[in-house]
Amino acid sequence: MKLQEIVTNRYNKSIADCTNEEIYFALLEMTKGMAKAKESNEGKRKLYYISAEFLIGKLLSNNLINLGIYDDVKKLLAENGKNLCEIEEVEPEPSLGNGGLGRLAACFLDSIATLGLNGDGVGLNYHYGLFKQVFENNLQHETPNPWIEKESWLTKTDVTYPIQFGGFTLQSRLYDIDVTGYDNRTTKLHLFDVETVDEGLVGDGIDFDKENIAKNLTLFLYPDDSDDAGRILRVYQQYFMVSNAARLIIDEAIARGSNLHDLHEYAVIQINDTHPSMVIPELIRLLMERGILMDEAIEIVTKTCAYTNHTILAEALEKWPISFLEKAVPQLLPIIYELNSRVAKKFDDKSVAIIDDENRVHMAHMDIHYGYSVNGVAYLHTEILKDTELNNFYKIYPEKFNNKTNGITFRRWLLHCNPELTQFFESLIGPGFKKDATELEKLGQFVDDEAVLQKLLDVKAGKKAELKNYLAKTQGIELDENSIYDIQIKRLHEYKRQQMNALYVIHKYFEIKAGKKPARPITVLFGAKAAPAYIIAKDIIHLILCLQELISKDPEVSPYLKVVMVENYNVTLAEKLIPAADIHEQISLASKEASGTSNMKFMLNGAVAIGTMDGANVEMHQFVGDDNIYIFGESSEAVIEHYAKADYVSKKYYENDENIKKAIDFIVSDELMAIGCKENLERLYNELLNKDWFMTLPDFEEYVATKERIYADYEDRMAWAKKMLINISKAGFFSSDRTIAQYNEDIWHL
Ligand code: 26V
Repeated sequence: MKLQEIVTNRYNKSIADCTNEEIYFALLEMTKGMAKAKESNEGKRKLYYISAEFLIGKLLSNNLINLGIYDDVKKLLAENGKNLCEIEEVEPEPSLGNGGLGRLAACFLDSIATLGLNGDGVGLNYHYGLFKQVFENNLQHETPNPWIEKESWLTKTDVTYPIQFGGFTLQSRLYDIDVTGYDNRTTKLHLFDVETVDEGLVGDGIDFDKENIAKNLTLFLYPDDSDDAGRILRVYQQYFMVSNAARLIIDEAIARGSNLHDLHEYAVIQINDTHPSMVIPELIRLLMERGILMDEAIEIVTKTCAYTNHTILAEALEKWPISFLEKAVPQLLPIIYELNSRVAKKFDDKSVAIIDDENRVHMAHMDIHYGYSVNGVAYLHTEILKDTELNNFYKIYPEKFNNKTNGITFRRWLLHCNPELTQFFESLIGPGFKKDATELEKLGQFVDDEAVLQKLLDVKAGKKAELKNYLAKTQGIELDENSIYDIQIKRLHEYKRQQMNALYVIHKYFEIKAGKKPARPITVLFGAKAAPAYIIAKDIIHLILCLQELISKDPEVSPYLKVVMVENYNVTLAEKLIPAADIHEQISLASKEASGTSNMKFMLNGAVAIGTMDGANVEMHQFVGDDNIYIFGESSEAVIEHYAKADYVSKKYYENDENIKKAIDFIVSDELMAIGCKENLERLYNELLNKDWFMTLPDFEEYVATKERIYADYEDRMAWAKKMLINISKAGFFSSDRTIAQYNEDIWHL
């Protein structure tokens, strides 16, 4: 181990005498060196996974695991009186993503490296990741979230390109992060930056001058889209990302022997949602600059690009006004006009046009016409794309559509975050599952083995105690480790229906007040950030925090029910929450959650889901069967029909259901008004009563009944442990190694 050598060089003292911070930086240096030594770039064809987000999370432990030295390092540190977990705390989390889409990209990089595929990620080097969430007076506030220190995982490279915008040029600089594969080679995450970015631009909270592109381009991850200045900055960011990516791709292909006419044999570009879609016109433009005629350039690019769709929410499908593009990237417009007119000549159907009647460019439409593959991220999601949302495209290009059900890296979401469970499995079925996740199936042989089931419960109890200690230490929150931990963690969005969970809490509060106490105390945990401009989402956070305060101060209720919203939910917290969960909430309005990936992480860690038939829940249900997942709620077909007929009226449910009425009225009750803000609570009350676009109320009664069933079932501890074990044994399918192998088999052909 070179650690002592590095420590001596850097600090001229022994490991035992170093601070945790000093050891962290020494480990950083050592790990980067070891990762670099495993770099290789083999194969003619190379994948470029372009994404505006890579929610990589802390990297130290993960890299140590993937390099195969975690246990040795831990031991060496322990011998010197140091604790690796405490050293991990020193590392800042790079929160370079909003949620599922960004975390998926990070899991994919891990699997690409682990499978030894020739592929890199390309994105932006945001100086501030997703805002830090702070609660004040039960309201969310946002503050900047820096992560880049003097020394970090970034390595500055010599690569730099002049990127032209309307009226000015910015010089880019490429930074790389090594991506270690588990027991395999290292690939790279390429993050482009501009050297003129000025952190002094930040004012109050996360406000900053949105006009000064040279100074703000890579300052923040997707700041907000509430005003035009913010939206146009997003266009600048996206173009900067893809123009750099396209130049890098061309340079690397030429270096490997391409004459550019055969670029598609050297490169495949996976477009992660529509944020990188401008790579299509930009690559066409760059090929034309290099002497290739337009017809051929379009053909080459179409054979190179593949698109992944991550949502059917209309408001999330990007449509850029021509005026924005004219201002930011005028050089792209002639290409986009040409692509649009070729489509218009071929297809009368206006719904498949690239430019609509309001002069907006539909980025997804460009991807579908000028890419060779379109994929959804779970079985149901892809079916909905084909049958409904993108049906007109499916009719034109049935051969382009395919499904790639999401996955997660088991290195981070089992080996790293739950070493106790990992060790236990290894003692039962050997280490094979670490490389081949489907070997977890072997655990199935123990479903009736009481000793194994008991040990499973013991490991869970240990992780629950660990979470209790962690939250007490870091957030001053007191948990009851003997209560049921019922957890919902995900971005705050009405379609995910955190509000339904909150209404359940109110319902339970009434029951306890009326003397109906649960068999065992219940802790309902939430973790969620709301987009800074998403008013109702912030109101839902406010409601939950008010409930938390109300209940914690009520001695009649608090011994039986606890509500906790953890502050600043991020990857690091997810790694603590997920192993400790008994129950996880996957309660999106059916059809709206493309996949979900936390569902897979919970399943792998032995939590049982309560969920709707949505996203990957559908496949989870198929694997584990009715007895091992709690499904409720309207089907996606029924929901889609409600939208088509516009026949949902929330008030009817309010008027006809006493439980619903009581729970909703409580939002504006004297008790809550005394704690919270009238404006926020009234707005949420009115929203639920008069709009409820994501249909919380129709599923409420069934949700309540299902929760009662799940809590009752929890009391048969052996039967519950069996459900846990079955969930884990069926989780292998959800390894991102499987997902990436399928991308490679069907789309990339590396
Ligand atoms: C984006 C936006 C942007 C602005 C306004 C509101 C809004 C709402 C939703 C989104 C979602 C963007 C795409 C996304 O993150 N999709 C997630 O992708 C995950 C990985 O495939 C998947 O598991 C989640 O179900 C899906 O929501």
